[in-house]
Amino acid sequence: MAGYGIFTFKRYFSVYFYAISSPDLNLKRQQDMIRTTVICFAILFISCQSFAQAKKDYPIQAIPFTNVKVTDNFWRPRLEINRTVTIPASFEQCKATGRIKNFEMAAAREGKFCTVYPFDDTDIYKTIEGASYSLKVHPDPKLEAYIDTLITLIKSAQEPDGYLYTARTIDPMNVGRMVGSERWVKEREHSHELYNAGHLYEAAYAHYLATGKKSLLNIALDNANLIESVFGPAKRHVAPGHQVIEMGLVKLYRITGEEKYLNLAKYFLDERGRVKYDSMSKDVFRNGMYWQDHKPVTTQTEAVGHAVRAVYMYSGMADVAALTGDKDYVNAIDKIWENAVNKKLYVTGGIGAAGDGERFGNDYELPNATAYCETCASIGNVYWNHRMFLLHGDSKYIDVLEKSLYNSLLSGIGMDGKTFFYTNTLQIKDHFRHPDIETKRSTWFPCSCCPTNVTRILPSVPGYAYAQRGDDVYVNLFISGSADMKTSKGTSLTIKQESNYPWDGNIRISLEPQRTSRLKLLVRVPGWAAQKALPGDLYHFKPADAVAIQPKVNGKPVEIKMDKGYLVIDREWRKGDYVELSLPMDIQKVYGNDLLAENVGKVALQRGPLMYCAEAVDNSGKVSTLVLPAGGKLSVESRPDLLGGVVVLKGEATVPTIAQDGTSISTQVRSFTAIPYYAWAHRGEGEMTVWFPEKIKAIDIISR
Ligand code: FUB
Ligand code: ZN
Repeated sequence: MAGYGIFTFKRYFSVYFYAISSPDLNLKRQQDMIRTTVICFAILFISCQSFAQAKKDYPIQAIPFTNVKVTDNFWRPRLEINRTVTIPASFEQCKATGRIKNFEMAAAREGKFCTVYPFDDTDIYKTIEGASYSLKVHPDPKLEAYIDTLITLIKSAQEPDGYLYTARTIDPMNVGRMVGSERWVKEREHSHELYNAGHLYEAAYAHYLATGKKSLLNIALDNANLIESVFGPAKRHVAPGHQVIEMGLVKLYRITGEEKYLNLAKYFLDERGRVKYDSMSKDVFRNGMYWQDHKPVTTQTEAVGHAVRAVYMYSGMADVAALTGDKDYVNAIDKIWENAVNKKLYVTGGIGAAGDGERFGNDYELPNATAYCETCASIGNVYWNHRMFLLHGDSKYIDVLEKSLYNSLLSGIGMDGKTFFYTNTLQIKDHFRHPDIETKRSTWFPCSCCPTNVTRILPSVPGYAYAQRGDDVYVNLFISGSADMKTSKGTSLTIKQESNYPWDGNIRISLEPQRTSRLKLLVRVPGWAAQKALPGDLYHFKPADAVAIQPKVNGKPVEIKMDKGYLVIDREWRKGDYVELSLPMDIQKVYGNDLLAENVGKVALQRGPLMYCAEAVDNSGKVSTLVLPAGGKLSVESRPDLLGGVVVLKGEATVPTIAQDGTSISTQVRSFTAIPYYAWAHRGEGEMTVWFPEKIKAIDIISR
């Protein structure tokens, strides 16, 4: 084909040059021909350029959550509670706490900023984002009308040139300590002007997609145009103090196709690593690591600093890399990911070990009782790992995503939908309480980033379940329901899933192509089903032979081919063809890398994607002294009556008791119960632990 093209091209040119140089043609006609040709070539060149640009994106495309219908027993109630409880409660809190009043005062240009943080505006943006996503799958005219009133208010709070930041607009002469005396001057510290903008763009994208209305989008574009006029290579310089604007700008680019937004996203990323910090200092604020500003992004190799900032930045880098083809970004986030999963990831999928600076700890610094694990960091970890999958098509990223989602992230959301954890610790001890670490969920926080972030992640969960690269169709998460997509030939295809995941490993996937079609179905075999606790070498299961997973198509076993953690079934699919899969749901004993000092001699319990923990309420009031001997047997018990319906783990523990006079210890054998970690702290406060000593000598402290 290519040879044919070149040949035709050459022939066309010889005819053309003959024509324009022919003495038979008058000069005027020759000039006209040349002009027309130049214009044609210019158009061709521009079209080729934009075609090439338009083609650059993630090699794998997620099936959007709007094409996914959820009937799942585990997720459907959670999405419904988010819609009916969390989103309304979040709007109510924004009103009750003065966040909406801030916009009213900014609109009036008078008053006094009445909440704590200048980024409190984002709680409204994030809730609008969550509400819009929810509207898209569940129309609700009342909610839509309420959002419209908020958007009108936001518009009146916006300054004529597009600037939008209530903390200054209310009274520019009296701004708080985090806000600079002029626009942007404290951006690199803590003003969050660009962070607010980023969340505004994310909300505007969601609202436009959900409703087709441009009201919020226009506010966002006016703001982005202002920012683009202020910041850039030959303009003002700054590395945003808190990342998220990069992802937001990419979304504006996706809607408008205007490259200036993509360029600005890249510019903000490339601004990092330009300030002179004290590289010898161990203090993350002095060495720049807190903001991931210690080095240019392309030379960063470790997950450091404030965890939410970090994962939002890595997500932004993935987006920009996908859209521009920048390999250096991909190399950097690949290395950072390796560092995170090999040295900085909790067994629950949580990240950000240290409370001071809400940041990643050092390598292998993963304490249990002071584990910070901000809910927002888990949300960002899901965003990041999803993007890594879309870049590389490897199931290991979904393993991390799934671990975070079902454990550290869900722990952040109370089952009532209106109480939340900001921190998600792995251990509560009676004799040790840390002021940073929460022991019960709250309805709201002075800094309420987590509850409002929850409103937007939950409706997007179905969007992580499926993906497609041409006729390669990925099934990543096991969520009952269906997904609609099109094959490369434009044939409609519906995929249906039925399972009782995460409680049961039996999964049925059926395909309904409109016409018989050749497709590769790639079904993820979770790492945990193949004897891999998590990617990396931080955690491993008690060694056992991996159980071979034998899928059946239409009831008959098929030959297995594995690729990057996926079962690949490549065949002609007819309407009604189905795949059955049985994932082993044995209870797994998980052990930590020897370098995880706090977990030496301890074991954690996992079943399917869920981590388990023991709580005082099920275990005679105390869990810090429960010893689970290595050979101890464990069993499962289904408890539909408990915590919204869970499977609990049961076993026998050895419990030491110190004699009254303190001179001797005796031990008793007692039965113990563990519940899914995400469900802890719903039945009062008390001790909780994810890791259990296997021997008495590994108990932390038994003197109290
Ligand atoms: O700074 C804005 C948000 O507040 C961060 O993402 C959270 O970690 C909290 O500090
Ligand atoms: Zn948060």
